[in-house]
Amino acid sequence: MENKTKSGFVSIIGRPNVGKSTLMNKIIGQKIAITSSKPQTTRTKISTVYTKGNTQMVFVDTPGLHKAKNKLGESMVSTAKRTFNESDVCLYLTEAEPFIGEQDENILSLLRTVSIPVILVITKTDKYEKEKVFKAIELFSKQMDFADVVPLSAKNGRNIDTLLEVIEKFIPEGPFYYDPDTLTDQPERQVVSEIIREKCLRCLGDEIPHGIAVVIDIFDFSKNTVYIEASIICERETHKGMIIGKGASKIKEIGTYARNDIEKLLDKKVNLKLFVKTKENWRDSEYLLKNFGFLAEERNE
Ligand SMILES: Nc1nc2c(ncn2[C@@H]2O[C@H](COP(=O)(O)OP(=O)(O)OP(=O)(O)O)[C@@H](O)[C@H]2O)c(=O)[nH]1
Ligand SMILES: [Mg+2]
Repeated sequence: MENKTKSGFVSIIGRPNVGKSTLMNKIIGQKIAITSSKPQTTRTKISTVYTKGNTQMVFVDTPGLHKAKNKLGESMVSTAKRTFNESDVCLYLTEAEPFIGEQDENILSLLRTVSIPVILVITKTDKYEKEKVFKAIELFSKQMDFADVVPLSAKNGRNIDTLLEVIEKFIPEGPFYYDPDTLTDQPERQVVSEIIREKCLRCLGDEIPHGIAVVIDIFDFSKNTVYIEASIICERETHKGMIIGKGASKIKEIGTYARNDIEKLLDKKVNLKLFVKTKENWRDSEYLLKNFGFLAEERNE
C-alpha cells in the first residue's frame, strides 16, 4: 500500500527578538529569514518548507507582536495575527523570564481565542539556568492550555528534534503543498534585499535601522557575474551620512558583508552596487509602503 503523506502549516509567533527567525532557519538548515539582536527585525511573513519522509511542514515566521507606532508596525502586527489563523498548529515562543510582560500578556489573550493547538516553546535555554526554565514553564502553563511544551536552544541545537516530533503529531494527512526540494516561497530578489537590510541592522547604530528599507533596482542574471543595484532608503539626511560613513567606509562594509552572503545564496560571483536615498517618514506613507512591498497582502484580500 502507498504511504500516506502528511502536510501542514506551522506558524511561529512571539514578541520581537525572542528568536523566531533563528529557530526557523535552524530547522531548515539555511538562513532564509534575517536575524539580529535588534527587535522588529522581521517585517513580513516568511515561509520555509521542511520535508522529511512523508511529512511536510511549512513554517511561517512572522514579525514580532508589539504595540505598533506607525503604519509599517500596524501592517507587521496584522500579518502576524492573520498568519496563525491560517495554520494547523502554532508555536508560541518566549524566553525563560521570571515574569510575564505586557507584550506576552497581550499575545496570551489572543492565543486563548484561537482553536488550533498552541505549543509553548521556551527559547534560548543556553542563556538561562535550568531552574529558571522550569519556573517559566510552570508560570506560562498556568496561563492557558498548551498542546505541549518544549524548551530549546536554536544556538546549540538542544531539543530541536524533540520539537519536530511534537509538531508532527499535529500535522494532518494530506498532499504536500510544495515540491519536496522547495526551501522557501521567497523570491531570490526578496532574500537578497533582506540580506542587505540585515547587514545594515548589524553594522549601524541603534536609531537608524528601524527606519531603513532596501529596494532592488537591478537584478541581472544574464552574465557570469550577477549584477545587482540596490537602494538603501532611510528617513533623514543625517542618517544618510551615517550609512555612507567617513570616506564611504560604512557603506563599503555593509556591501562587503552583503556580497559574501549573496554569493553563498546564489552560488555565483556578484557585483553589488549600493545607493543611499532619503524618503522622509516612509514608514507612515501608505504609498511608499505599497511601493516597497509591505502592503501587498492587504491588497490581495
Ligand atoms: N543565546 C541565544 N541567542 C539566540 C537564540 N536564538 C536566537 N538568539 C538571538 O536572539 C536575537 C534575536 O533573534 P531573531 O531570530 O532575530 O528574533 P525574532 O524573534 O525573529 O525577532 P523579530 O524578527 O524582531 O521579531 C539574535 O541576536 C539571535 O542571535 C538561542 O537559542 N540562544
Ligand atoms: Mg524575526
